[in-house]
Amino acid sequence: MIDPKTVKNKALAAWVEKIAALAKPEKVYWCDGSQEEADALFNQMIEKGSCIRLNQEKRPGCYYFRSDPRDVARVESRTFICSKNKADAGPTNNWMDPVEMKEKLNKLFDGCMKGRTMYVIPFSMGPIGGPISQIGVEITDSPYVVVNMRIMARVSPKVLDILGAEGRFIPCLHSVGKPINSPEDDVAWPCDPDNTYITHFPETREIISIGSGYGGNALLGKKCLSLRIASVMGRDEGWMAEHMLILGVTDPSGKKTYVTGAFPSACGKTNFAMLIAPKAMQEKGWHITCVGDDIAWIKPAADGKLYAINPENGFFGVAPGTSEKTNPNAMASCSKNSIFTNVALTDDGDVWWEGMTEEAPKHLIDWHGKDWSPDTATTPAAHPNSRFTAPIANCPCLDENAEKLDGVPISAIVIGGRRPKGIPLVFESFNWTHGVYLGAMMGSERTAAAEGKQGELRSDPMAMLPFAGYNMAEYLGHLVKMGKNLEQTPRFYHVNWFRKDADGHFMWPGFGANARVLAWIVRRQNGEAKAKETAIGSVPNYEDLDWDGMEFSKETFKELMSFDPETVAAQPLKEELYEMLPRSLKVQREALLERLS
Ligand code: SAT
Ligand code: MN
Repeated sequence: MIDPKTVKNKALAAWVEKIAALAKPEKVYWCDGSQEEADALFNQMIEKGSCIRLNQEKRPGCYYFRSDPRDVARVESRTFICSKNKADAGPTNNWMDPVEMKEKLNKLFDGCMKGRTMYVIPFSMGPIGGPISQIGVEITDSPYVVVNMRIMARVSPKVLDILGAEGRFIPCLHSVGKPINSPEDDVAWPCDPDNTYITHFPETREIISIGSGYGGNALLGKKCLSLRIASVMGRDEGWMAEHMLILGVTDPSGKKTYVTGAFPSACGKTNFAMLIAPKAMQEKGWHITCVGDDIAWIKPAADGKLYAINPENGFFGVAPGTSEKTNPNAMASCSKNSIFTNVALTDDGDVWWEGMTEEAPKHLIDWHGKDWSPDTATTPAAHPNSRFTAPIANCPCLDENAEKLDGVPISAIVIGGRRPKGIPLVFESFNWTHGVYLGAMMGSERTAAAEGKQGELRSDPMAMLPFAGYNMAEYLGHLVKMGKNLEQTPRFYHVNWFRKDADGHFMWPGFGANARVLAWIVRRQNGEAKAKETAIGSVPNYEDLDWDGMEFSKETFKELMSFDPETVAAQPLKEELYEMLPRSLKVQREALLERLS
């Protein structure tokens, strides 16, 4: 525990006092992020029945939570950008006047922590004290949030030392919105779905969230700070906050190339970030390392190149589909000191989810807490958006420069989504602006990471649709501008691992095979690989990919690389948004239509 008397930052002390007076918690506790603190919180939660200690021989330091079934994903319909002017939030964000929203929230926060402890969590996104890093302080009445934040961000008294007496921090206020007025209120997973608001105040750089305990709604350092607020800071200060993984590729000559990748939630970003090259490629000297799996903060440096850091300190990964086969690095990452939410529980106190093993165990307790057996089940044992929270330090393929304060130099940007039809495996942008155009036109089948109908194709520019903290058109314009002052602009590569054939089968095996595409991208950036120009971009010939150790016919490749002009020409953006795009991006579209005709 941090002794509140030692807190020198006056603005912080005053804010905590103000919120305590409003929310009326039973007590206030300043978190130091220590193991002892986490152990004590887990013990308290176990005693209350909201947490289960997993089999400590199988999963040392691991714990299990089940959420309220109404609180399992981000709620975009209740996520607001409260800029002074509605136009600044743009046509794709929910907006409410900041004064009006604060009034509403003030009412909801009045006494909302009654009977609970109010935790104050000082944290750093990015290495503590780094030039690209940012300091935030989260106030929450959820001990689940405290133990998760401790993994996902750097929580430490050192953050307060760096902050000093006058330093600026981003206030992140959170409550589950369920005061304990009577014993019945003291439920295992408190939340208030009818009164949930995830709100952002870009001008004052504040975050206020109430009613949900779920990751993206409650761990405010993640999407709320590192994307929505940071994207606004990036616009104002000339850098980029992106929904991107960062990985390093070592080629046979020993040269390291760093690549970022933007994919919508639950499109295999974590798998791609921790990719293992096929054996035949490894033997030649290819090796892939992970810097981050979800968020990149990217800044131009004095050498005219872009450098990126991963602001996070852990993985909040989708569990279903993760296995020793699909992502052994993720499995190792969550083998110890991790938290599992809404997966299924095995009879020997371990976890299980769909896709972890080929056959399901004969008996499980499902994410609802009910008996489950594969013979009689009508619903999955784990929620499709069930998650593991794992320390990044556990990752076997963690990049040696992952903690570098100035970040790693970025050579290429990979973008993509789930596109069952008409979009080839990979194509390269002609230049930066063309790349941003491809990013603007990105779309993907809807997944379980957000509410809404699954399977439907939705436009998701740069995978930032739910995360840009200001007008999406202006955000895309900012990206165009970012390329202007660079000595070296990375090229964009549009990839599609999810194409299906006429029978509905995936045409590309994905996973390890994606390393063959990645190797081509890296060799292209280093001037070592050929490509053929087409109307949509430059594409590899069959011979340009390394097929060593893999059977894939020239004919299937040709089919996989073909494109459907109508699909490629489709303009998925809301008309209103398209109209607002900078001229340079509209010109890209006109040029594409011209090339297609
Ligand atoms: O739910 S989170 O926002 O934390 C994860 C995601 O959707 O990418
Ligand atoms: Mn994400």
